[in-house]
Amino acid sequence: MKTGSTCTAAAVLSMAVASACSADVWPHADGMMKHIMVALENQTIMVHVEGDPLESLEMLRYPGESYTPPADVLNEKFYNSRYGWMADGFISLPDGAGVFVSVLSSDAGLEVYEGGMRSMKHMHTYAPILGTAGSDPSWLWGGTMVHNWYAASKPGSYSATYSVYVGDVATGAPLDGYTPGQATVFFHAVPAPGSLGALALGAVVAGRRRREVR
Ligand SMILES: [Cu+2]
Repeated sequence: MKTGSTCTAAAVLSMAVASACSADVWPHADGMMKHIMVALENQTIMVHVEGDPLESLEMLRYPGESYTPPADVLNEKFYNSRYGWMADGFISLPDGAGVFVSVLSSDAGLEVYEGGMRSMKHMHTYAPILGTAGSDPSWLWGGTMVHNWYAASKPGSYSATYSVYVGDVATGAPLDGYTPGQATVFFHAVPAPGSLGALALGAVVAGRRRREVR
């Protein structure tokens, strides 16, 4: 059999090959999940970030890759989807109420695009949210695990602080009688995987070795 067969010919042979030929390219979901756990206790939103709450997550860029729309908003950007909103126990709300995430502060250049479960990245909307590209600074979280995509065009350190509150689904207005919680996310965008990062690590190792010799 000729190895240089065209996609069309191969597609006739099998559905699996056909799907490979459609050549959809989705963004990478690298790194471990880090959940922002949200609980509601006595009408108070309690938020805690798994692991070290001050950990800065690395955003990576994959030069030359172009993703299938609508994921192409991440083309040539540094990005990551490790943070995920997750319910910590059952959140019981009155009819017409939902849990909102709203920007209190966000570093210039930090972008957020709507995600979902990481295994379902072909289903995400990739819509700009949380103030990105002029979008609403409040975002209605559906209560299931959602890993939004954080992105930046330039290397650097970024953070954003959010209020997490119970609000009216129709208007986004906070509901009386509920106390909001707060969460901060941290990122750093590095120039290229394994280049400058590896050099910096090498310098640290060299420094340590010198100290050990002495
Ligand atoms: Cu998750």
